[in-house]
Amino acid sequence: PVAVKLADYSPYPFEIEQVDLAFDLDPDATKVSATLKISRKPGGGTAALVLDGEALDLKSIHLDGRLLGPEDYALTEKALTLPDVPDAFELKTIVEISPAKNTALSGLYISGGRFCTQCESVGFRRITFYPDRPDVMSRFFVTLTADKAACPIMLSNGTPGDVQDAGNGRHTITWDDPHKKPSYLFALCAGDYDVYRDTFTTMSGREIALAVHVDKGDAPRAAWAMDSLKRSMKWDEDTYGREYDLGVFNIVAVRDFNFGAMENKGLNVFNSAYVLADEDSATDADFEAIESIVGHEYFHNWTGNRITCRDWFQLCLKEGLTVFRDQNFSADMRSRPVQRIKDVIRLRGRQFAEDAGPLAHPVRPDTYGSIDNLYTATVYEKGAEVIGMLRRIIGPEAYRKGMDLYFERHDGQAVTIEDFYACFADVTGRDFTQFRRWYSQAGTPQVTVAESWNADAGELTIQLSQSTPPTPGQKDKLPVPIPLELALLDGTGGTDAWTVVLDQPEMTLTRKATGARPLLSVNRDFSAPIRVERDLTRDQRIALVVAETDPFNQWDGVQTLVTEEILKLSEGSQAQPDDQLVDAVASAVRKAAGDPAFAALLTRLPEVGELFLERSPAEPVALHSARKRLQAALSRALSDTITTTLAAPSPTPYEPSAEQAGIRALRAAFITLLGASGAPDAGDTLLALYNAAPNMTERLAAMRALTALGTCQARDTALADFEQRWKHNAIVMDKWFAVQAGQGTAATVAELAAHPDFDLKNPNRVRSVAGVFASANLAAFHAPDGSGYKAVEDIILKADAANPALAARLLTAFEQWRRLEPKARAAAEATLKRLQNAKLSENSADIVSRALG
Ligand code: DPP
Ligand code: ZN
Repeated sequence: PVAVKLADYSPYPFEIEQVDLAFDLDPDATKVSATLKISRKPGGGTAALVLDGEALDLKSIHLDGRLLGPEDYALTEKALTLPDVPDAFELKTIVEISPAKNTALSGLYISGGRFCTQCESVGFRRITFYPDRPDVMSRFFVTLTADKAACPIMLSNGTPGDVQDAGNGRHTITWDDPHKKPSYLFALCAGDYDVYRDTFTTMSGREIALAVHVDKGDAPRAAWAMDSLKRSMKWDEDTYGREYDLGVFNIVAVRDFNFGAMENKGLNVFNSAYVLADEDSATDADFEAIESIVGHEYFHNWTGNRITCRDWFQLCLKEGLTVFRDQNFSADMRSRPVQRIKDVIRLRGRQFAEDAGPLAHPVRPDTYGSIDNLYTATVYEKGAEVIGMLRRIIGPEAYRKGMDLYFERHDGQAVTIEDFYACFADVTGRDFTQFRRWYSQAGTPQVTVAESWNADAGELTIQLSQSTPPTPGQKDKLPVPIPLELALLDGTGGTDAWTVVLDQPEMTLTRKATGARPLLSVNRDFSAPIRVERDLTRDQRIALVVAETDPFNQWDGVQTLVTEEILKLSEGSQAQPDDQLVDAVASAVRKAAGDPAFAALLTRLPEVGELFLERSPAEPVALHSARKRLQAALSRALSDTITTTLAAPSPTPYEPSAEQAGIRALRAAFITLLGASGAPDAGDTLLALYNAAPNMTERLAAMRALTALGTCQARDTALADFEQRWKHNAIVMDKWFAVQAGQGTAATVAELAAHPDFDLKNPNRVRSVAGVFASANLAAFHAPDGSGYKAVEDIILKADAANPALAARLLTAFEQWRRLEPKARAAAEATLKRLQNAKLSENSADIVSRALG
């Protein structure tokens, strides 16, 4: 693909004052007529009118009522150009499209027999000719006409008019969206749904009609999504002073969906996996994900929709900020420290890996090959961390003032990161030039901490230094301002905490302490998205965990200890874990019993994907085996606690509350450990737990632990039972596929891909097999004989022909290939080269060429 560059941005020369869209909906041939009121911008010169359009069957064009002929325009596969247009005019195009044939799931398509759309980033051009870029904002009127029986419900953005008869068994409705918006926020959904309804009264007393649209029979399972929506609306009022701005808010669940969800104005479209939940079919993690994604999409109404991005390079302007908002929403709904730990696990697992490989890019990239490939952990998760650092540096009050100014100043506009920071500069008087390096520089900064104690002076000297490794296209890095929360701990709970901003390559601090030498706690609450390097012995690290008063660092201290242990164990295939280390971890888990959600996280061992980053060359098979040995030792050390905990009943009646979820999280963690114990009766015990599990959280944990045992009767019994029970529920069956792909071999993947319910057209299903295998089963994916690559390659090649965005996402799993031990590395390279020579989509070709580059 040809690279697009931020530096080449130029404003669109025309204003689209109003858009009237009329859809005559038909699965095979939908007629779309678009009437655009267009005027040349002052100073717009004599530019030609260029409209984006792809895969459209053009039927006619009228300019101010005059039918144009082929001599009046130029039509290519990507654009419609009218070289000679007046300063103000009305343009009407009629095109035909086929939703049923649209397998890319971008534009207008059919899922579960219903019409739906996905337009971000560039799907609208697959619906009609239009300047499909976020800085062209317009007022939309949308008329939908469809078969009454097939589509009793017809939705779009804004406010609905009355439904009217259109003859021939069809009916029609017009939606009017009073808020100007870019085309990527357009949506329509039409079909037969069950609807779960409620209302929300806003802070100014307006009543909003809320509705969640789901498959027939699923309405009761939409209750949690609705509850999450109402809490999101209230939270944005309380926390940011933002009120909802339309009379209706609709959510539609769609089975086949590339994203998790989409924030279209007043009509959020969701992957059904993030709408439907009840205790039997969903885990606590599912409930949590629904809450956070419903929040995320709702919060976009102000950060994304009312104020949008000038161009797609600014994607983090809405995504990083909105992830930061949804993380804080979740933290307020649940436990803040537990939420922080989960956010960091996600960041390290996905974003640190991205930063360390050939796909590394800045939070705001300055060039891209394929726009769909811009939706990355760096833009989202690191983008959120950067907002968190901004808030830490300027404080919560100044942060809120800056946000208020941003909303006031830029409402209705399409803006840049510079515009956003100008608001914070104006309210604080600070200069954010250096801070904005976080947006332009890729790579994870590393901070080295050294300390020395002067007993006579009672003073600790702390030497800090930072460096950021080179990334593709960026060899030399400049220092970034790193807010570091530090504390001196006296070991009895005494905590002297303060914050420094490390904005130089090196910095020396001194801090007085009363009494004996204190312990130094660094990057508390993970105050910056960095790697911290400290030269400490195991005993010093254990002492630090015991003395630590910051929950994040307590957990992270344990993570560091177990990471070092696994790395050491991976050097010898028979090496056994150190008893003292295992006891220290077990005792931390026992001590945390009063906060079971936290205790559950303490039992977690870093995934192979994280361990991988600590080694070059990396041997996933050895890391996996070492991890298993440590897990077994931890299981034995905790065996009494595990038995007692699991003998107690699970909380009843079931509630999705954080308290109950915490208890179940610890039960599930112990079920996992039980399976890792190596005890001969583990299979029977797990099968009994599987059969007795009163909720999906524990049932799935038991099934996963059974699957980890490898081939055995108990495993087969559980898998067969699960399939029998849930074969009619696709979302639950995704778990069945994922559990096996996450633990099996390449042969398992081939078997799952041959299962009659494997569906290449359904992204959730493809991800639950190929995506889970390639991202969460690294020992098998990176098998030295290349079998894992082959299994995934076969699926990717087939998926790519139907859905390029999906295939490209799967391909990112190859990003770590250069770190691998020589055999796997050679096999990975050969696979990538084969893929490079295959006829891949632009999206996939972009990933392959960057991975090899
Ligand atoms: N729908 C995706 C999200 O909300 C892209 N905007 O992040
Ligand atoms: Zn988003």
